[in-house]
Amino acid sequence: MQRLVLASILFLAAASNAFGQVAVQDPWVRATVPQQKVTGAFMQLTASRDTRLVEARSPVAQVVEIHEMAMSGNVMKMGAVSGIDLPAGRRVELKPGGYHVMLIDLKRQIRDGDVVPITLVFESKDKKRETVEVKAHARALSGRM
Ligand SMILES: [Cu+2]
Repeated sequence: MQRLVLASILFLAAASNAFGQVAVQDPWVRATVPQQKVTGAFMQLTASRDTRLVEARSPVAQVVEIHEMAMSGNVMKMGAVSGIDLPAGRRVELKPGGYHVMLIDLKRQIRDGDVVPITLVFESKDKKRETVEVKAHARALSGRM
C-alpha cells in the first residue's frame, strides 16, 4: 500500500513536470499615463527543459513583441527579437533595460494595480508548443522605457 502511494506521487510529479515546462515568477507590467500607447511587461522564466519563448499575446494591446534592450556603442537601443532561449534550469529575467515583452498600440490605459492577462508561447527544440497564461500586475514606476 505504502509503495503504491509513493508510486502515484512520483507519477503525479512527473506528469506536472511534463505539462508545466516553464515556471513564471513575478510577472508585472509598467502602468501607463493617458495617451501612452506602449509599455513593457517583465517577469522571470525558468524552464525545466530547454525551450524558447517565441510569442506573446495580450488582449490589452494590438501588437505584442518580444524585445531586447542593449547598449549599442553609447546608445541604449531596443528592438524585436525572434525569441528568448530558456536553457533548462536557468532563470532568465525579463527586466527593464533587458529582455521584455512589448505591448504596442494599447487599447486602454494600464493603471497601477490592474491585472493584465498575457499569453506566453514556448517552443521546444522538437517544435512542440506550450502556452502559459499569466496575470501580470501593473505597477506605476518612474524611470525610462
Ligand atoms: Cu521594447
